[in-house]
Amino acid sequence: MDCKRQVITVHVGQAGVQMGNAVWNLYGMEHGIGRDGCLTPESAADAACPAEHSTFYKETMAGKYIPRTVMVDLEPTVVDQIRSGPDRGLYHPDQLISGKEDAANNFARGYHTEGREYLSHVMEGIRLFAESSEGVQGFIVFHSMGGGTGSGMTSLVSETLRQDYPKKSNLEVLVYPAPKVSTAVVEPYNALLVSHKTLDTTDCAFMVDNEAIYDISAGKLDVERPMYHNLNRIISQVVSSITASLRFPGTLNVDINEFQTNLVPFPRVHFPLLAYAPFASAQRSAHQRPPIVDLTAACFEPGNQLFKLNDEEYANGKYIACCMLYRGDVVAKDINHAIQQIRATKGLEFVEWCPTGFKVGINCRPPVSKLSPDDELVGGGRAVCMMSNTTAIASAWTRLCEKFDLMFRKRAFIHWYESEGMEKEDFVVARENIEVLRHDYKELMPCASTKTSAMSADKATTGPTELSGRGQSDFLQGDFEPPMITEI
Ligand SMILES: Nc1nc2c(ncn2[C@@H]2O[C@H](COP(=O)(O)OP(=O)(O)OP(=O)(O)O)[C@@H](O)[C@H]2O)c(=O)[nH]1
Ligand SMILES: [Mg+2]
Repeated sequence: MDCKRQVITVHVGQAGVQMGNAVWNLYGMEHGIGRDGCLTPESAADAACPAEHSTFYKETMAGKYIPRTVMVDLEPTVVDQIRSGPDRGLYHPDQLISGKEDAANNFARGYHTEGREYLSHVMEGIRLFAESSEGVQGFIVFHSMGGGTGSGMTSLVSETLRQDYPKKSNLEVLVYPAPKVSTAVVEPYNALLVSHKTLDTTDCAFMVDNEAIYDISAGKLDVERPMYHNLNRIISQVVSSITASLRFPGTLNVDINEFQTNLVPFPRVHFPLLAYAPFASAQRSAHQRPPIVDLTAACFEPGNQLFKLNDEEYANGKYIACCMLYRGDVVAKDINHAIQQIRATKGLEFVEWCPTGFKVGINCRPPVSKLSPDDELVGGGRAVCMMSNTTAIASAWTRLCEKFDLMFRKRAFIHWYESEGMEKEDFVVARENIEVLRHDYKELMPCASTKTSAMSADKATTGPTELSGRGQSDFLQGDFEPPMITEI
């Protein structure tokens, strides 16, 4: 493992910052770095440690470790909680950026007006970390798709990152607007607009949906009324598994670039589904050590996925590739056996043009068993995170487009966006680009036409409006019928 190549994370908007709080809490426990940024006595005694910390933490002259991260929200309360909370000693004040007024659930405020005012602060924070790094390998941006800051400002940040650091990889962890847990009517607009803006500036995006995580928290971890911090703790464990290979050595250590190579067949088809096992509460896991075969099988159960798809959506999907990231006490022989068994019994369907299927990584560090005394998710010595690129995820876009179209047909709520610098055409262009993405997925299915997705991806970079046979004016006549809608 190359411990020297650094990763900078950016947390945007309420969801981004709150997920960040949970993630850095967990990283601190895994690295033996206290909430004041100092090594714990056990960690200080371990000579191998400093190299492990350097990917995600910057060491100061005083021997403190600062997370290589910038957190930004356009309103102050969420960031203030960190500034005055137990982690206040961990961050330098310049890493925590907040404005006075939020984006009011409006992408345009995050992208054109309010957010733009704070972009230079964010980029300056990132630049300082990049300059003090020996070599940045990439960025991970956390945000919601539905919030005004999470959608609009993230789009700005993502575009600027691609412009300023064109060779570095851009990953995203994003909260998809779940129908039952959404907090704003206009979330489909924001989600579709940010998806459009970041489609060509992001290399790989991990979508999680709060409804799926809520069900895991309530159903598997026995939390009576899950709150955001419960959901964020689950997300943090999964993110920690994804980044473990960048932070710790392993017997079959596969870094994130290698996984991306195996997961993303075409640049735009970059939305792997996440699954994790075990999800076990303290009561349920006290006496059991989950066999590898059970852990592996659990990743294919809908209840272990961080994105909710219904049975029909699963049934219609085909796997393109699966990456399994094991942590803790696991050996390759057991994994091979488990995967063979699952292939034989589960009847997993892979697209015919990608026959190999599985990529495996093993990291020796077990998951931290308890994030805090009231943490409901316990580690159990071993865990697995699956990142699978499946065509089933296309239904995320279908659902989003349906909701977007219902409102956009009536031009509902558009004036809020127009008053912050956007035009109707911006909506039309975004909608078309996502329609093309749906087609990209459709064409990956075995029965699809011979025209390849890569071809449409190439075309898309030349401008999404060129892809539809219909001109923009068609959408603006009032009898809007979305173009090219076909069920996948
Ligand atoms: N998992 C998770 N989701 C969250 C959290 N906070 C908000 N959300 C979800 O994020 C969406 C709302 O976006 P926010 O991140 O609150 O909005 P924002 O980015 O702060 O944008 P504005 O408030 O409009 O400026 C909704 O779908 C919420 O359910 C959180 O801490 N964790
Ligand atoms: Mg907010």
